[in-house]
Amino acid sequence: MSDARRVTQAYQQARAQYAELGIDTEAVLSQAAEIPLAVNCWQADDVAGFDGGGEISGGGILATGGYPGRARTVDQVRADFDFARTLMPGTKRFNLHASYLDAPGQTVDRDAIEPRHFQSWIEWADQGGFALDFNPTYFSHPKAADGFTLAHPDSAIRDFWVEHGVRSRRIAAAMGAAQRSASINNLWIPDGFKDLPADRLGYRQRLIESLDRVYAPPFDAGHLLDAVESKLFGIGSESFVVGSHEFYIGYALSRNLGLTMDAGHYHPTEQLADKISALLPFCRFLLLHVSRPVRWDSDHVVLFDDATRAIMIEVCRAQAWDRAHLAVDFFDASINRVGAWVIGIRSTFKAILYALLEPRQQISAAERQGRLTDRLAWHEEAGTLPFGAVWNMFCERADVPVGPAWIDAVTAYERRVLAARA
Ligand code: RNT
Ligand code: ZN
Repeated sequence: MSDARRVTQAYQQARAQYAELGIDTEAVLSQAAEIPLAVNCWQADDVAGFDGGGEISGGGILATGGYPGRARTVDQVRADFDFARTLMPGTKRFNLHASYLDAPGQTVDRDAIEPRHFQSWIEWADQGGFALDFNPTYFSHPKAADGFTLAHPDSAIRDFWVEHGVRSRRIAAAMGAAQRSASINNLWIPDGFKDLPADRLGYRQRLIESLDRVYAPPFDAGHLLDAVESKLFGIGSESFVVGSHEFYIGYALSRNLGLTMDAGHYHPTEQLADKISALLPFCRFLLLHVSRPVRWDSDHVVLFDDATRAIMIEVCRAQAWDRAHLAVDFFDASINRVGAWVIGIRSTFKAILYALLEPRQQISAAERQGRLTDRLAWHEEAGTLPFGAVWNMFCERADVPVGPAWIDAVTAYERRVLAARA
């Protein structure tokens, strides 16, 4: 039997089994194909970017590992993504950082970036038929070397970073204008102390003032959506982070901005999934950074694990696909970086599809009727429904490899392309 026939046959059986539960797999496949996921440019090159020495420095984030073949030019990042996306189903966006500007031969500091430095990205994305999102880059820069940017005690440093923030919004708005959907501009800063601070409030007041200046210029909401991202701690900011979760809840709500929640930015027993329904009713929108925390690291490659499924199930139950935007955020330098992308993106789409296929009616009805044993039983039964057959059909219809067939493709790309990069 051909592979395609096997996929179809298994899918038909799964479709019938889901239909018995009132779940229309055809409708689910169509819906899943429409849900966008922003892919992080920074997995391609260990968050190095193109406006510095080619390494992350400062800012509490760190890519570990020395696997050969990282992208070292704009063209290599694009080539890697153009290849990777032939192996990933679903609607992709591409998430850029300001440090990935395309200005060969020029030195453009962060307070001087303009939309034209991203024009070639806009054209590349247009050709590929996907949209771009954006992030100002508040790390890997001499003016961030002491760990502070927008909350810095020195007003000249703050002014520099405010200018960067405003310019990043202008660039994102230019991207939004050029593409069919608004570009999300997500602001994260590293500001914090390794050890006990004295004046927490002072740092936070300065951050509020700086952010208010960043968000003062108005832009068309059809072109630009602004979001702010909190963190619990970073490397070198273990004791105090100015932009904590509570800080940004207050800031985003009072300024009507989107709130970014990163799955790796909370205490280990906290789950991002738990927070979605608590903040969705109040926030303009949520941006969910899908990531996988492991001990001190917040950015391991995403897997189809309980935490990721729980996030998608919550978004699905809240029917909030249009107000909870999804972006992966991980970077691993210890494995093939293209493979890391494919694993992380496929896993995230798996979790989305899994959530859409949940026997929601049965679970909800059991809860409404107070049959809590049944509710738990349905949660458990959901795990052994023939999800894999529907996932395989999702890949088949997207014309990307079904099952592990993509692994050989990545190995061949490594031999053909990545190996030459040393
Ligand atoms: C850092 C934040 C942020 C970054 C990217 C590179 O802790 O999670 O989202 O990972 O901007
Ligand atoms: Zn993040």
